[in-house]
Amino acid sequence: MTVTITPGDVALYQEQGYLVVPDVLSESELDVVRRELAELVDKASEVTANDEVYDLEDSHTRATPRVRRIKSPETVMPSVAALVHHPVLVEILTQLIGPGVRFQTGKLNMKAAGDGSAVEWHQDWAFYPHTNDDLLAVGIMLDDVDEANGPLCVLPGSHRGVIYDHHANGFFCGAIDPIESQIDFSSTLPLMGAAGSMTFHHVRAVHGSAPNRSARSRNLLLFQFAAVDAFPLVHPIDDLARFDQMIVAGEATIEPRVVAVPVRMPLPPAPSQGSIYENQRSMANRFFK
Ligand SMILES: O=C(O)CCC(=O)C(=O)O
Repeated sequence: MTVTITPGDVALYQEQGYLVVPDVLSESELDVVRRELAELVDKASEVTANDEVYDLEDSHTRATPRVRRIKSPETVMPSVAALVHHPVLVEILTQLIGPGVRFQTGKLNMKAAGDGSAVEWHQDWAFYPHTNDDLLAVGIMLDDVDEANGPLCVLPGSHRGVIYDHHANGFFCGAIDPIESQIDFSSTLPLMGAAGSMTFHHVRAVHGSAPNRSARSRNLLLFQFAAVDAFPLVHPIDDLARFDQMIVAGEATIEPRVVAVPVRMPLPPAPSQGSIYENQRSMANRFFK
């Protein structure tokens, strides 16, 4: 049976800024991804520092590899490259974003059992503002996700609110200060489901996730998608052919749709570069201890 979403799902996404679609991928589709991931994690025993592929937990050693993130997994895992064009996913995206959709990039956030890192509260828009905000992130659950293993949590409705400051000491830090912002985090919701389920969150939705203290891993494959007429403000496009090769639905355009959306540039850049985990090192007050 093919998974579809309903008009009610689209309305929930538009009003609340998130959606969970259960059981999109089959066990056999998941197995291929998990196998390729296991091979990559084994190879992490050859590295001692973050590089183009690996973002490592502080506890990583060559004897006990601890990978926090596979960067751009679509470039090193053929199964992930194929998932970018998964027909059910693309169909859902056209309903949430519109007929023209571009893939931007991927990441595979691993939260190993026992000590998988937290991601502090943030809005993706603070990292990559565009000419309009028809952008979202998809989370593909490679493991069952529940309250215990560090689910991605969202603040419902926050995609229609302000863009919080993501700076500390005058530099971008990729995180919202939980004290200064005065956000009521008791209203946040965990996005949970069985392996193969997908989450969708709007680029302006406040979200984050706690460390994984459970005995089960929480591996989440994340893809960013944008409307074809959303052009980035931070790294302007200089290779149009490459930009347009990333389109998964609809037609290319060189006419950006420009909408009056709040923007605060992620400048000056964070002192620690390489990933959100590195950027967030310089935040003043952590929420997740
Ligand atoms: O892995 C997570 O739970 C959160 C991911 C996220 O928000 C990010 O990497 O930007």
